This record gives sequence, C-alpha cells and structure tokens, in this order.
Amino acid sequence: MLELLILIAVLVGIIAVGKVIRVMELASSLKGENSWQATDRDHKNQARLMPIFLLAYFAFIIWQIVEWGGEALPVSASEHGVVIDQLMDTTWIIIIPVFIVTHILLFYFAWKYAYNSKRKATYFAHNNKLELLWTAVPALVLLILILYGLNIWNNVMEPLTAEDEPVEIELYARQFDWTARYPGADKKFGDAGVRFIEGVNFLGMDSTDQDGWDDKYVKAEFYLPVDTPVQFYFRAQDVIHSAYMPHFRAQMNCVPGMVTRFNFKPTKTTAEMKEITGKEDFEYYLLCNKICGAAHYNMKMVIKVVEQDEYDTWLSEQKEFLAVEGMQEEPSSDDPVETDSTQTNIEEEELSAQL
Ligand SMILES: [Cu+2]
Repeated sequence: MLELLILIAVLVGIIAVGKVIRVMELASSLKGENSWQATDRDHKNQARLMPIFLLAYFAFIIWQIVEWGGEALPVSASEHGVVIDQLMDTTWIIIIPVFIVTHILLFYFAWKYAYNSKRKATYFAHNNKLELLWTAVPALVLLILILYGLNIWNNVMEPLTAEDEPVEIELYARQFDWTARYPGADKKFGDAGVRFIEGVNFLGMDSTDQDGWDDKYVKAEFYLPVDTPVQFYFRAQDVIHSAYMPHFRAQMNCVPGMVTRFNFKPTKTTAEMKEITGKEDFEYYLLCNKICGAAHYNMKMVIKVVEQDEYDTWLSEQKEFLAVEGMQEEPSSDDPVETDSTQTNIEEEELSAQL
C-alpha cells in the first residue's frame, strides 16, 4: 500500500514539474523570447559552476580516502608481495599527479572558454608536434610501467626447486567451499581426478594409489609455516574458481581439468599481523575471486601462519586419508591395482592432451 502511495506521489510530482515548465515556456513566448535558446547569462552561470564542481569532486575523493582508506590491505605478509606493493606505489605516484592536473585543466577550460556570443573561436585543425607529444609521452610512461611490471611478474612466477624445500599444498575448489590437501609423510600427493569422485570422496582421490593414503585434507582453515616457501597446486571440481589470498598478494585461477600453480613465502605470522594491524580478530583469508555461483561470497578459508613447531604439531594432529575414508586395510594382491593405475594414466594422458 505504501509503495502504491509513493508511486502515485512520484507520478503526480513528474506531472507537476511538466506543467510548471509548460507555464514558464508560455510566459516567455508571450514576452517574445525563445525559451529553448540558451542566453549569455545561462552560459555564464554554467561556467561559474565549473570551479564548484571541481572543488566538490576533489573534496569527494579526499573524503573517500579519509573514510575508507583504513580498509585498505595492511603491509604485505609475503616476500614477493613487498615488490608487488612497490609496483603499485610507483603506479600511484605516476597517475595521481596526472589525475589532478588533467582534472584541473578539464574544468578550467570549461570555465574559461564557455560560450560567449561576442567572442569568435580560433580555427585550429591540427598540430603534428602536439599530436606527437601527447601520444609519445603516455606511450613511453606505459612502456616503462609494463616492462617494470613484466619483470616483477617473471620473478614472482619463478617456479620453486627441490632445493627450496617447499611445503606443498593443494587447494581444491568446488561450489562452494575450499579444501586444502597436504601430501603426508611421504611428501607425495596421491593421484586424484574427477572420475574417482564418489560418495564421501569428493576430492576424487584414487584410493588405490598408495601415495595418497597418508595425504591429509582439511576444511575451514589451514596452516602455513612462517618463512618457508609454499608451493600451491590448484584444482577445481565444477567451474572456474580463483584462489585469492589478498594479504599475501596472491591470486591464481582454479580451472577444472588442469592443475595451476603459485608459490609464495609467508613472512609474518597471524599473531604478528594482529599486532601490526592492531586488530585482535585479524585473520588471513583464502577467498574465491571468481563469481562462481549463488554462494560464491561465502567461499572462504582461514589461513593460520604460525611458527614451524606449531605447524608441525597441527599437521600431525590431522587425520590421514585412509583414516578419514575408513579404508583400514591395504588392498590384497588380488585387487586390480594394475588396472586402476592404468586408468589413472589414461586420465592423465587425456588431461595433458587437453592442455
Ligand atoms: Cu568460487
């Protein structure tokens, strides 16, 4: 009922404004004026508004920085993130002065050269020097930024080697949650693929692959040791997701049918970050950064960065795949392990063929 009243009020308002405008038009036509023709006074009034718009616009931007600036990400919690932040800062340093100067000029010209019936505009068709200047300068600046950025990208994406002794973690995405898998004591992940998904085995672990028996998987939160390189492998079950760990300046797509990778070294524990940010409830998060469906917004996992010994204790407390799946005995020699591993190979071949 209230909505209907509001609708009627809005309609009546529109009709009233229309009528007032009509009355003004009739009044000016009685006076012999053309109400559609902007007068010198109109142009002058419009011009006077330009500096006001400019100031209001800059005031709005400053207000946003003051109001929301505190919501920006804290210092980077990963090694490579510091370099990414430097790239970001450099970009800001270049574009902020350009932004300020161009906007002042934009409104200044609109004010200074507002239409005046007593002034004739200069006919100015083309100037090669100017064209060259305003094409070459931005192109050069962009080229420098792009080369600088590509160089950083190459360093950040550099794969880890065995000498780095990384902690390996697989992040598995599906609508709408994350699972983190650790390779267990043998440091080898068991085979997994979409064809093995059945019942509680939502990760698609190949239960005949012994490498996977001691794998550990966790939901809701996972741990990382501080100051140790972490090699991430990403898989997705259904649609494209994106693993986003903003505090570590890390993001990688999770694509069904392939394994993507990213590595970084966390440099600050969760406890240290609580102190730096002054927020008692601070947590690192893994988020999904692809709009992957209705509950996409809820797809997250807490990341705990802790000292090595705390990490070791936590990991030792997590259950192994065998224990979780209730497969307590090893398959006997009669079991068709051979056949199944062939099947895995076929799947791997199919996957690599797709790539
Ligand atoms: Cu998602």
